[in-house]
Amino acid sequence: MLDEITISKAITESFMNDFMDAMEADVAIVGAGPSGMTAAYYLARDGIKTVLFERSLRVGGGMPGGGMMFNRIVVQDEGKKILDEFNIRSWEYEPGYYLADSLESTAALCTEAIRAGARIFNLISVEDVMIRENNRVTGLVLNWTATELAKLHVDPLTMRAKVVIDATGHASEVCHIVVDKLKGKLRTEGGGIMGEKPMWADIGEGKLVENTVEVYPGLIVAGMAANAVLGAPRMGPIFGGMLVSGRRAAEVAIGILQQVKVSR
Ligand code: 48H
Repeated sequence: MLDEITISKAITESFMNDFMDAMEADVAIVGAGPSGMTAAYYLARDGIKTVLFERSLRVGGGMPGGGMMFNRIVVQDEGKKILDEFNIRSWEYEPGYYLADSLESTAALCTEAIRAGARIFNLISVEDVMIRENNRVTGLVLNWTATELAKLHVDPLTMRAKVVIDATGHASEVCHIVVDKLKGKLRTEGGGIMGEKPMWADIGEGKLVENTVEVYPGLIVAGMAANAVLGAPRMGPIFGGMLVSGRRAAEVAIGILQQVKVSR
């Protein structure tokens, strides 16, 4: 005989335990698009306590939609190596252009990130950052997306992280909070958000990894947000750069974690 109350207690207790544990993390990632989930995978795989918050009900950001709702993505050679690592099937369309199913890709990135040990919380929006230690980003301010959508006046909760990754895509929301609210100066030309430039796939993809940097103390920018913040072009439905940027963001975060350890 199934007891509805046992089911309800199982879900509530297990979620609350996970959520409580997630209040203190090594790395907190904002956005479960391709770059955020890839970063989560590489961090968790290396034993780093990684928590990811996603505003939407579903994960994947812009990936499931492929190109103009045709649910395929294209990656280049470097991206293909990451697809292989995630066991995502791909096929060569022309030399140097590999196609993959955008849903298979999204599902695999999510599954492997969670299996590696990353915690992904959907339906939670990041609405602010916590600042300490001479203007270092040291955590995130969270609220239910439902609260945001209903415009309810409900105060948020806060979690602590040694490093934060802004993987919020075109909107680069965490960087905007730092610039607009904290009046923080980013490590960009002019100190602000430089703004995404019009479509140019080759340059956009080329710039993405070099733009995946610590843009403010404790804050790394990854994926489309990296080009939006550092003033590089968009690239359309080629996703190799997002995957490589996610992996790069994990490497940068690991470097910062090592420095934080040494200096304490
Ligand atoms: C919680 C948030 C918040 C918040 C946003 O847009 P994404 O897919 O991001 P990337 O950078 O991994 O991938 C970009 C790619 O999808 C894309 O748009 C490309 C390649 N465009 C090229 C072009 O020319 O247009 O995912 C970002 C995720 C989304 O799921 C948001 O819901 C989420 O971040 N998010 N989550 N709190 N404040 N803001």
